[in-house]
Amino acid sequence: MSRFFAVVAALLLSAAGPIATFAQEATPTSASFADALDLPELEITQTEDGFAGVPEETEAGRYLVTFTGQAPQGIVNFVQLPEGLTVDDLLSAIGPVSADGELAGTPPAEEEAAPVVPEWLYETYVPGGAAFFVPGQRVQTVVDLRPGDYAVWNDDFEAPQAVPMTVTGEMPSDLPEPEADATIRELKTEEGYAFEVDGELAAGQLTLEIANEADQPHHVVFVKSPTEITEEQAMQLLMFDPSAGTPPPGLPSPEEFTFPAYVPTQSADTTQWNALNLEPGYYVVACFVEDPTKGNVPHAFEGMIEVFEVAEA
Ligand SMILES: [Cu+2]
Repeated sequence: MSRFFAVVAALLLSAAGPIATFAQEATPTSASFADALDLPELEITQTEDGFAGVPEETEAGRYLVTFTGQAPQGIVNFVQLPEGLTVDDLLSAIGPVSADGELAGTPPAEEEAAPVVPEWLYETYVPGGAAFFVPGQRVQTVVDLRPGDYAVWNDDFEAPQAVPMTVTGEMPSDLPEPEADATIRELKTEEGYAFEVDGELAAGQLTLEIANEADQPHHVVFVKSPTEITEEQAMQLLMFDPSAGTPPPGLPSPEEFTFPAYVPTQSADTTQWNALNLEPGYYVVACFVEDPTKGNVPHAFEGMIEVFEVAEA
């Protein structure tokens, strides 16, 4: 797939892509929850070959996850492993991808619909996570860790890294809710999936509630546009093939877009709260999780793309 945003998404999600260049333009300010939430906390650091600070075992509950690292970018996410599956099963199921883009060890698949994501990943519990795009940036999310065995992983299908973690006990019945400045709802539509952004977004420190009310997992890729942009224009850019020359008239050049934030994948019927720090301007959010019921077309092409403005603080 050579379409611009899809390529960008792939770069964004690969460990050593040109995102480092973009990142220099992203806000270096750390994003965190302002108030003491009185939640148990996990402090996780991205290391060269995985994660540090992940406990072997922890009790079920709603957690404040603080994540940082010295790499140009880092992503942490949690995937509950179905009974009998291990972290190695996850790693071998999704990678590695060879230079020509074929999945190693995957049997020759039907054209276009080669499964990149194992089926169980669509069904299992994935509470969400956090991502940074500036070395040393400290980011936070609030997620529910239900009891079970997990892979703590980097949400990356090209260069997957994962470590095991077991969550014990039962979910407490009384879970404190962070106060959100705005909500992004992930919805099922007739065409596929959609985002709905509710609330006023102002520049600076934000708490964003992300609610997956649909029946497949979703993530949120934030793209900052150099100019005001409509959903239609964003969709045009999404369909634009850069090898075909200049973008459609009236649209900014793809190089002028930056990628300031990413909210890692979360499964159906989950809510996470992400602390973000956004500059004022025009934003596009899109989801590139593939829809296995529609020949693995990324959700964005089914309409899971939305535009909004972040006002001056
Ligand atoms: Cu999606």
